[in-house]
Amino acid sequence: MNKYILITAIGAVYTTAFAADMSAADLKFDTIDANLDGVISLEEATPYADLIASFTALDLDADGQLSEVEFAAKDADNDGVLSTEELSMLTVHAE
Ligand SMILES: [Ca+2]
Ligand SMILES: [Ca+2]
Ligand SMILES: [Ca+2]
Repeated sequence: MNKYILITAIGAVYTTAFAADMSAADLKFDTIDANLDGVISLEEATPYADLIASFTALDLDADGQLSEVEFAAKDADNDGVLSTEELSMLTVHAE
């Protein structure tokens, strides 16, 4: 019985954390990679308008997917999140 209560509590905490992530404008690789295969497909990026706008600039090898390396390459402050500021820098630098 105690185990069930603990699992429920963890579930509640996880749901709250996830909701906080989703409400933020910042883009986190693990959050966007919905099927956790290590790459962000165009389908997974679709809900994130900012990411779609920069998708081509981010996809260095143009294979239609963003690897964690490609994602991290634009993460200027290495916090694991592409902020709207980092994405806007990307747009300015795109030629
Ligand atoms: Ca994926
Ligand atoms: Ca790629
Ligand atoms: Ca960042």
